[in-house]
Amino acid sequence: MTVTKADTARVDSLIRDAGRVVCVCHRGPDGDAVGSLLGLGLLLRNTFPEKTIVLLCTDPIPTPFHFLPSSAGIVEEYDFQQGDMLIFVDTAEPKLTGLLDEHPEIFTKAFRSIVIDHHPTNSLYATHNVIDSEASSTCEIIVTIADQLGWNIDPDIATCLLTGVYTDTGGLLHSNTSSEVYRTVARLLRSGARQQDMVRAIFRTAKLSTLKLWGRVLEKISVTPEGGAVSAVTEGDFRASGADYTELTGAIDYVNAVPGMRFSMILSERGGTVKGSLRTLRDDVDVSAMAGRFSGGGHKKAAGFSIPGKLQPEVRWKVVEEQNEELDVSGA
Ligand SMILES: [Mn+2]
Repeated sequence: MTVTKADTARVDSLIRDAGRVVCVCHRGPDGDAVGSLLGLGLLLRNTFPEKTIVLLCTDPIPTPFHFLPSSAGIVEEYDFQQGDMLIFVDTAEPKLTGLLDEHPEIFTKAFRSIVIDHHPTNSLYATHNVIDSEASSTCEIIVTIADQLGWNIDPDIATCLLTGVYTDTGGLLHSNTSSEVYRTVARLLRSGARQQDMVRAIFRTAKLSTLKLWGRVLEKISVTPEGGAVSAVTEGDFRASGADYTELTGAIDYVNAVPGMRFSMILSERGGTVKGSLRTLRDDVDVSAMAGRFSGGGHKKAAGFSIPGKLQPEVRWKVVEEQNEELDVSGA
């Protein structure tokens, strides 16, 4: 699926017809979620100055993204009213917004809505769904939409959108870094994206608590008989390192660096649930299918799941005979 001119024309007309526009990203927001929420929000505020544009995320924005323009203006709660139009970004299904329980009506036909997303598992829950599973990131799709509709990408907007492209490609290192990604990066740099500010804030800054948490992750890597590099962090690890859950982001790339593995996984305890993050470097392994067995999903090479429960360590010991060693009793 790609983004057609008809898709973007429909996006334009839905926005024009709307009273207020409420842009929403998924909870536990990553760089693409925050970048696409802010990038789209600022594009709409500039292009439709007469409209009220609300930016909503039910979880706090992680500190590394606070450098992004207008990040402080994202609200965690909102009173939906008839006539509001919703735009969901980077969000594969309604429950990931954190709004489904309290506001199920916004996912019905009673509200007009648009989904802009690149997850192939997207459940197409909006009245108009713009999905491009070939795109590296939702931010990349938003650049396409903006350019097709002639919306002006200023340096602030470019910085937000560049952040999503960089974070969802692991700093232009993941296999989803297509030629289109480089084209998008070039386009955003030409528009004044502050790439070095973004690199410093996101890729070159790590809190002491983050490094301590990652130390625990790395120390506990084990290799399974199925060819997985697996690590786990408990609530105790989070407490001892002083890190919050969001600080685990990025650690999986180091676990995934163990050579010869079929996949890698980090299990993490969060309240009453265990979250699993899965990665693979191989073309013949589909980690989204693995995550699917635990009601999760994602992409072929990066996926995750979340199930109720807690972690229990399992230690295996085996006795090996010492070979060809004589017992030395001389004391020398
Ligand atoms: Mn994304």
